[in-house]
Amino acid sequence: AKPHLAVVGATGAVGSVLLGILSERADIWGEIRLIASPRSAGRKLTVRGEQVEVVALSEEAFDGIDVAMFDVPDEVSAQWAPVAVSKGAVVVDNSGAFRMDPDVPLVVPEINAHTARVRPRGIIANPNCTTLSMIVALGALHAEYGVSELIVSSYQAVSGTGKAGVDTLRAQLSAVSGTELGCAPGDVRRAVGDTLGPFPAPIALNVVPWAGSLQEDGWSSEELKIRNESRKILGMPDLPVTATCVRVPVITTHSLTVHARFENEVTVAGAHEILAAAPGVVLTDDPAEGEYPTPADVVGTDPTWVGRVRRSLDDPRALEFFVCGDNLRKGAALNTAQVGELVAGELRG
Ligand code: 2RA
Repeated sequence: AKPHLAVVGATGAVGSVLLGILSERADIWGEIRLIASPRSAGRKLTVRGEQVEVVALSEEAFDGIDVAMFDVPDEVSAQWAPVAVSKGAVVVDNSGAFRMDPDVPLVVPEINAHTARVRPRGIIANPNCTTLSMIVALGALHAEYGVSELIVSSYQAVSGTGKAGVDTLRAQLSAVSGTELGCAPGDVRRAVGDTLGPFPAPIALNVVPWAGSLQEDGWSSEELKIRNESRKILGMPDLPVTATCVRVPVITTHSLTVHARFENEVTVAGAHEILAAAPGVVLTDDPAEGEYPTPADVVGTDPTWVGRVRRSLDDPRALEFFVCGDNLRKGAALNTAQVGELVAGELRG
């Protein structure tokens, strides 16, 4: 029999993308039950071409469910994922609640699919979108060259902060469009007024060197997630990782510049070969023809796109490259769906 799936947080930004992805991929699921807060219960959403009524989150909502995909805030996952497990489901959780729990595998199928089988708590965690937007490409290079240090900067899209972020950028863009704003200090700030939404500074006509919450010594939560999650996924708890996270006026698709140092000498031709062959990666790297990935071209697609591959001028063991990945697809919903498919394959034996 086909396993039964629950999608918890079906009405959210990632939840909606997940329903689309479940409708496009091989139809391996029996029932797909949609679960959300009581506020959204009764709404009808389309999945696999059918209208399905959303049910309220409750213990009974997990009756008969084999796999539950959670796309909800950390505190909701922390409370309800164990409930789903107690009802017999394997949980694939996209929140930050369990990612660093040593008894919870943090899975990216292209890199560490085997770790999904060992899950003492019945929960598998999905990495943060910023980590996911670069780790598949990095993992492919690591498998060949052995990474020894990572320095990255992110250029994160506003949909990483959910609908509020997208609405804020659109409203601010309307406020500045057709004006001369952006040439004098503070004029953009005055124009957008108090409509900053989830951002600490204007996001239209601007870049903001901040994403997430303030942690010790000036680091942001997003920067620490890249460090901690990359180490866990690669199984390298001591890997030196430095990240600087920046928000940019893009709706969807995170980009990162990566400086990766390896155990062995690298060549651009070798890196190209590895990246071109890596599952889940598309190499588009021909600057003479103006070919490199940009969020405007990558949004809505599944792979991690890589370009601007160069060997560091001062270090024959290091590569510089630029990656783009749709933060709502591979960065969240797609990876969740892929991990769910791994579990479903296991359940079917
Ligand atoms: C962001 N990575 O882009 C976050 C979402 N989890 O804000």
